[in-house]
Amino acid sequence: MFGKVKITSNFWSRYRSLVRKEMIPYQWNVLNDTAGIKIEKERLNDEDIPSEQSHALENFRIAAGRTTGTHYGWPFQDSDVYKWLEAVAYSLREKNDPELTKRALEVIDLIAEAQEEDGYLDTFYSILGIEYRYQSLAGSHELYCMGHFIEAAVAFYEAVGNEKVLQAARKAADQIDLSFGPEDGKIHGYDGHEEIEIGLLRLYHTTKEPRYLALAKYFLLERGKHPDFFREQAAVYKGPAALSGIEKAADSYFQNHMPVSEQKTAEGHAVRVVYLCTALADLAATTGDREIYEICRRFWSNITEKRMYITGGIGSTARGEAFTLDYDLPNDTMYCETCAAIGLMFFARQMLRIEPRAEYAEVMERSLYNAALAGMALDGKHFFYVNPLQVNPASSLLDPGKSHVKPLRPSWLGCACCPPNLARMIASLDDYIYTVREDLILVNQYLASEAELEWKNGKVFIKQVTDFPWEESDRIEITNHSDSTVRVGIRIPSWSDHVALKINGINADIRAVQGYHILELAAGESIEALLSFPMTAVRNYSTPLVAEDLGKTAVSRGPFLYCLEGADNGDHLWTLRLPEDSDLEYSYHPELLNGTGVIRAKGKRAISSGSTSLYSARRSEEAEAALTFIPYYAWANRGENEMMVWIRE
Ligand code: FUB
Ligand code: ZN
Repeated sequence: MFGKVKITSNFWSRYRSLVRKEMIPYQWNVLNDTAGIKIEKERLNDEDIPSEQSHALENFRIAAGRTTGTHYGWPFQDSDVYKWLEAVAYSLREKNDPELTKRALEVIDLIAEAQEEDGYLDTFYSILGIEYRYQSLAGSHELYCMGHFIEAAVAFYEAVGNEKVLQAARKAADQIDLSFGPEDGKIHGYDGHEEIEIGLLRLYHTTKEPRYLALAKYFLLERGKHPDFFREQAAVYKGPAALSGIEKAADSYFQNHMPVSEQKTAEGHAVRVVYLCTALADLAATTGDREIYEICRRFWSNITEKRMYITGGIGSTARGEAFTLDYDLPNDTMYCETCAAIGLMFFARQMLRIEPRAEYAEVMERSLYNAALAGMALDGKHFFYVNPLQVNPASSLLDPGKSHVKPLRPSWLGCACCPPNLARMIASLDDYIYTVREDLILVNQYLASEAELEWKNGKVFIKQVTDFPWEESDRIEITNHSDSTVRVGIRIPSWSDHVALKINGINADIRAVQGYHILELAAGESIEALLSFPMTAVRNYSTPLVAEDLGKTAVSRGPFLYCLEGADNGDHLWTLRLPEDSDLEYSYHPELLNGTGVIRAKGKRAISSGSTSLYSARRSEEAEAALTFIPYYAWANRGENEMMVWIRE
C-alpha cells in the first residue's frame, strides 16, 4: 500500500456504491444459486458451456466435506468466489461493514476447509480426483485459480488484517513452490492461463518472501521455452477433462509459442496476454530489470499502437477470445472482453511504476471509461462479456458468427469471469489514481478524491476537487507533510487542445515531460494547481490500415468515446453519415441515463433512390438526419437496439 485514497467523485461514488450495495450482494446470491436469474451462455450452440447454475460456493462446500455432490461449472469456477472476496476486501477498505465482514470470514473458513492439507487449493481436482492435479495444466486453471485466491487473500489481509487468509495463501504458494521450478523433481511448466504470477508478486510485496518473487519470475520466463509442454501432459493424462477443445488450441493461444523474452507481438487469448504483461511489468518494476521492461514495451507498443480498439478494448476475434493481426479491428465480430480491458488497465498501472509516461495513464483512462465500464449496466446487475463497437440485434440472433455479440447485457453468464472482475476493479479504483514512485508521485487520473500518500518519512496530501468526467477542470491541492522535497507529476491530457495550468492562482507554462508537468514542493510546502482542460467534442480517425474504419469517424469528448444508438437515431445506423462540415454540439442531460453527456450533429441518411431491387445502377440518395451520440459506456440501457461507434463521414 502506498497510502490511503478516498474517492469523492460523484461519477465514481455512484459506481462504487453500486458495487457495494448491488453487485456484491447480487453476486453473492449468484454464487449461492439463490439469485433466481437466468444464466446465459456466452455463445449459441456450445453444449459445453455450463449455464444451469453457478454452483461456485457449493463446489467449495463439497470439497470441504460439508455436503456431498460433484463439481459443476468451469474448472475455474473457484475464481468467481475469489474475485468476489477481493471486491469485498476493497469495499471494506472504503467502508466498514460488519455483516459483510462476517460473511467474508465465513467464506474464508470455507476456503480453508476446502484447502488440502499440503496447501493445494482447487475444488475441481479436490472433488474429481486429486491424484490428477497439475497434470493437465493447459486447461485446468489450477494455478490461475490459486493466483486469484492469493490476490483476494492479500487484499483481504491488507484491508482487515486477517492472518488466517494470508496463511492460507502462503500455504498455497508454498505448495506451488514445492511442485514447480527448475530443480529436479519439480514440474518444469506453468499454467495455461497466466494469473498465478500476479498473485505471487502481490504475495511477495506483502510478505517479502523472496521465494514468491523467484517463482513468479520462473513462471514468466519459462513460458514458451518448451512449447510441447502442454501436449506432453495431454498425451498421458487420464484424469477428468478440464476444458474440452483446449487440446486443439495453438501454442500462441497460451503465449507458449516461443520464449516470452522473444515475443514481439501480442498473440493468442487477450486476457492471458495482459495478465502476463501485468506480471512482467510488476517484476520489472520490482527488480529494476531493464530487459524485462523491454519485453513489456514490445507488448505495450504492439497492443496499443496496432491492436487496440478506440474503446480501449482488445481481442479482435471470438475464436480463442484472441488477438489476430496488426490493424485487424472488426467492429461487429470482435471480442473486446471486459476482463481484457481491465487487464490492460492492470498492465498500464504496473508500467507507470517503471516509467512515468502519460501514455500508460491515458490508455488506462481509455479502457476504464469505455470498454471496461460498458461491461456493466447502469443497474449494476447486468453485464457484458463482449463489448462490440457495432451491433445489429437481428444479426446477433441469426448470424452464428455473431452469437457472442449480445445486444443486451445478460444477468449473468455461464463463464462469469467479467462481472466480478469489474467489481474488484471499481472497488479498488482508488489504487489507479496515483503512482507513488521512488522519484516522484504521479497524478494519473482526474478523479475527485482525498489522498494521504506515503512519501519518504512522511506523507503528501493530495486533494482533487472536480466534477470530472463532466467538468473541464481539476483543482489539485497538494501539501507536502514530509521532511523531504517531493516532485509531483500532473498528467496533461492529450485529448484537450487548450490545456492551461495555474499554480497558486498564477498562470504557469506547461512543460510536459512524457506527458507530466512536474511540480516540486519543499518540505511543508502547499500548492494549489488548477488544471483546465476544455473538452470539445471531436472527431477521431484510424490509420488507413484499419480496413473497417477507413472513411469513417468516431466522436469523443474528453475520456469518453461516443456512439449512436437506435433509441435516438432509428434503425439501420449504417445508413447514417456525419458530413465533414457538421458541427458537434455537446450538452449535459441530468435526466438521461443517470446524468450523461449528449453530442448532437446534423447528419445524412442514405435512402433508396426508388429502385426496389437489391442491386441496381442507381446510387442511393440522402435525406437530412439529426444525429444523437451518447457515451459508449451507457449504451444498451434502454432496451435492445442497434449501436454503432464508427460512422461514415
Ligand atoms: O479462462 C478463464 C477466463 O474465462 C478467461 O480469462 C476469460 O477470457 C474466459 O475465457
Ligand atoms: Zn471475462
